[in-house]
Amino acid sequence: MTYFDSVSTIQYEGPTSKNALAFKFYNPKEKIGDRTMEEWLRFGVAYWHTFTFDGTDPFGQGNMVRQWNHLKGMDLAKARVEAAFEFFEKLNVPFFCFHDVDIAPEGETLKETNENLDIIVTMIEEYMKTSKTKLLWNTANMFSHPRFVHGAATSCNADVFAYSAAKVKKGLEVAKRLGAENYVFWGGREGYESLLNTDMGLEQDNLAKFFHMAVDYAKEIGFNGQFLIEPKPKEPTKHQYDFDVATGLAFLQKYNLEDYFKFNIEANHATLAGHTFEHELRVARINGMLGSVDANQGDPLLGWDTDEFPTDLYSTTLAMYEIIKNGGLGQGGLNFDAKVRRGSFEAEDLFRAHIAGMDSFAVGLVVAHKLIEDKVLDNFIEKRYSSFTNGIGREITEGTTDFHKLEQHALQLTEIKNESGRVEEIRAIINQYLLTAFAK
Ligand code: XUL
Ligand code: CO
Repeated sequence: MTYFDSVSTIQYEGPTSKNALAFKFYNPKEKIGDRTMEEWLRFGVAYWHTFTFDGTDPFGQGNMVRQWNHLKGMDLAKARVEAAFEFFEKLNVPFFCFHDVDIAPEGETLKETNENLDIIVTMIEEYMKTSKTKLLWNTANMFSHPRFVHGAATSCNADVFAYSAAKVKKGLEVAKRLGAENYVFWGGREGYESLLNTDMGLEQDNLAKFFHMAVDYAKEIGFNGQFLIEPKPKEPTKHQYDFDVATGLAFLQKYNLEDYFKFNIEANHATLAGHTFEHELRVARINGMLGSVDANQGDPLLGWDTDEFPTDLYSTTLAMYEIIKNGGLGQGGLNFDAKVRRGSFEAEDLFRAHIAGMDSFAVGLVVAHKLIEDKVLDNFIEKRYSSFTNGIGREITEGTTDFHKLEQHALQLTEIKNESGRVEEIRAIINQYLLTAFAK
């Protein structure tokens, strides 16, 4: 059975193409610097938004027109796998990602749930033998079912902690079986609703113990994928413990976990935390903790996680700037944790949306690479901090001075001269690069 008959394999047609079902900027084999676009960008499709999501929102029922809508239970799960691999092939996308409950329905018991999962994983495994699309990461959904009402690894209920451990244990086994490059932890309900009934210290200690046990189990079964924590400040929980990269990093360092984890940074989570996407990428990068990216964008007029497909070229450019400066994403990728708007209910919209996102990141890659090649920002920054390359500045960076010497230096100063930061000029140059990158 096929599911997307109106769509054939998406081809690169170049910037002037008028074909909605073609790439205008993403040309997988085109070289940008020392790598192809495909190698830099490592795109992934999010199973939940693309195949599981039916359009339901807090005020309305599902409305997505899908060929599998008439099916239920395991039949539905199997049809989605078929559809998924047809979609991956037609989009020519190298990776996908899923939560356990996206691919297989939960049973009456944990045992039954695991059996369902095994059947679908076997089916996925079969498809993966011939497909070019690999598993970027999987994860356990520990936020939808009512048992997770007070959290998973930070629940006040030890039985829930144990149940969560069993789910992650299974998730790691699935990751190993399918050759996942990473395993993600997003703690949607790991946080608190009110401090009045919360033992924050115990909850965080428990979360750390949970992570250590996951690391130990991965070692035990020989799963070598990278562990990733995906920070988010809130939603669904009022305050989530891994609020942003800086908070997550402090947590990892406190509990001696920093050698085992990196971050999966999502654009819309960054903005919910009051940061830009590039801020979160920068904090992770300068600390050697940039692992992977959930590529999407929020709506500045709405205060929640809208998970839109990324189309803001300024943002994709500054994101790719950080990623190139990081030397790429290693075994991470750009997973579209993004869903079509409720009004975009046709199955073809799934392609249109991914094409929009992939083209936007391809533009970001090209422009950011040019900015780096031409040392546009590097030259500004080098000059701006040049006072630290000699004299007293050098002594500061080399750690060879102290407050006595600094006071002596300050006492001799007759005048302190600052220079303009020229941020408007830099922004204008970035605009110029954006507008001319593809000009003939
Ligand atoms: C929720 C979110 C999740 C994670 C995986 O905001 O981003 O889908 O990416 O659990
Ligand atoms: Co995400």
